[in-house]
Amino acid sequence: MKEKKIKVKNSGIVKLNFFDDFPDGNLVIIESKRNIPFDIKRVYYINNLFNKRSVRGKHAHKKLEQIIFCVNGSFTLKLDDGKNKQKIIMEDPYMGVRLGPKLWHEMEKFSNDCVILVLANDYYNENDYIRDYDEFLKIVK
Ligand code: T46
Repeated sequence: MKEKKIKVKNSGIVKLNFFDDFPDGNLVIIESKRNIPFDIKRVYYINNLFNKRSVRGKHAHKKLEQIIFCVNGSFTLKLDDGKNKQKIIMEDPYMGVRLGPKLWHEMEKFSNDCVILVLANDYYNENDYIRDYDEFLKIVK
């Protein structure tokens, strides 16, 4: 991740503690309320991202708090708070990005070996999604 600062609202960078000096591999640590600013209620991961044209996300959440990581490979994360937009290349397993409420996000340009990991502060609830971009703009303005 080359970006040092996140310019959009309701986001930010979360850096995990890691040990990358082992000859037998690296170790990255995730701890609720320590390096993750909430109690983790749900974890999901996305793999098999072989379709070069696939775009995931394309929604915002009303209340949900999430941190997104690329634990292997790379992808592009597009963020949009209704005013400011930012593209982030996700490629470091220990660097996460906060997906706070009312933040439109899209994921694309996945490497074949890409694995996305997401930590969430609540269970899945379809009613929390804003899947229509015009509705999103109305809500944030
Ligand atoms: C998000 C981004 C980063 C469930 O039943 N339970 C779950 O916990 C999740 C995450 C999804 N689903 C169902 C809902 C859909 O029928 O799985 C299907 C695919 O979900 P969706 O199209 O929302 O997947 P993405 O990759 O576009 O978005 C996901 C999360 O849903 C979303 O909260 O912020 O990753």
